[in-house]
Amino acid sequence: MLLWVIRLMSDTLDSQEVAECPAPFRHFRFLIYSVSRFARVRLLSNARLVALLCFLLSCSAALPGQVMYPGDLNNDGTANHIDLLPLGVAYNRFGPPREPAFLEWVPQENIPRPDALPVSGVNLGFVDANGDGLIDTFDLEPIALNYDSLQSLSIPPPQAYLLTDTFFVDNPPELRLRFEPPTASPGDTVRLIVEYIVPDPGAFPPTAPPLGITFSINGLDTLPIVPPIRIFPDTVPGDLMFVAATANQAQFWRSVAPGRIEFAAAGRGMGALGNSRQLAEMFIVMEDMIILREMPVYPDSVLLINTREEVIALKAFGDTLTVGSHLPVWPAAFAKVFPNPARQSLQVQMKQPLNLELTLFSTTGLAVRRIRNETTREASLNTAGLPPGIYFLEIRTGQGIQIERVALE
Ligand SMILES: [Ca+2]
Ligand SMILES: [Ca+2]
Repeated sequence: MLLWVIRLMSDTLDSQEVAECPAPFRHFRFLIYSVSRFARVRLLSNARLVALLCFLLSCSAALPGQVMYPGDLNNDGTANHIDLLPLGVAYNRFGPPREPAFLEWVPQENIPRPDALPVSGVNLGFVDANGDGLIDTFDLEPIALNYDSLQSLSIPPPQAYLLTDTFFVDNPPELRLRFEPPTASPGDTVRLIVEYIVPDPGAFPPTAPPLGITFSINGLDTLPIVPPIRIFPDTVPGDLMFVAATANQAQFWRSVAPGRIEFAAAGRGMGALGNSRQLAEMFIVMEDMIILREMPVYPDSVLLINTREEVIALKAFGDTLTVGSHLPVWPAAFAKVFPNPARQSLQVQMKQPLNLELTLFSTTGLAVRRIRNETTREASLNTAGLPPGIYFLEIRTGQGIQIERVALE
């Protein structure tokens, strides 16, 4: 008996052992583990600790109910990027708040809601990660806070997030990684661009458009890079939520393996992935190196779902970066930007007509404005309403990229 208590306190049981645990301990394992955890780790302020202990004692009579961990939205035993998908599917749904609710990785009583995720069957109480009743972007925070934490004590117990019945279309969507430029020299900054392509948007029923995607990127550990890799999700036009994790962002994103990036994007209950779009740009700074090499990176564990939580078949492609001491051929400045500083708009004038994309980045890397023009020599980017300050304007054409530092008044 004592052995069970000790092992419950240390949370070392797997799901099979939990099932074999004597009934009284199994029912109260959540309580035992919680108290022992707080005895060992002072995560909360004294006032909150007292509140939690009072809650645990008062609700123990009601156990076994549902027990959840904030950040494990799909209740598969860990908090990670995949937990963004349930959030997208159940976005804006409302139910009873959890009281008290903590963001820390401790088991908490979950009031079962009348509704569940349509395919996985996970109760929506798990999806309301911060416990305020509403399923929305605030439920992203516990995912980040508890990233890669593991649990085996939820009730019902964690289940693998397996979604059955894949939806196939003749021309499936594609996930493509692309290095820009494809060749890098010592000290260069290279962008790894994540593109999502839908060859046939009409292939999806309007009642179940593509909603969310998750994937990992592997192979970066072979690159001679200077950490951290900076990831800029494509935040324009603002209809997607994102989770991105690397091994170097340890304060929030805990233990993603070196050379690996975990990424997820999901619409807010809407089919935000019904059309082609860029998902992210990842800025990679190269170390000094002298040997010419080719470095492949590739996506894996790719999962695309629709608004009904059904899987959609997808093709995924990686890319190869050639690294070495050769200087890449950069086009000379081909565009003029004025006025600088600017107020209402930025004008871009080029030497010859080209397909053009203008993106304005804040100094923190957020894309705040973007326009695309076909075969033009001049373009204007509206900057009205943006806070004054320094920005970076990226002028992208088929023939090269130019980045200009601009000021807004
Ligand atoms: Ca999870
Ligand atoms: Ca919430």
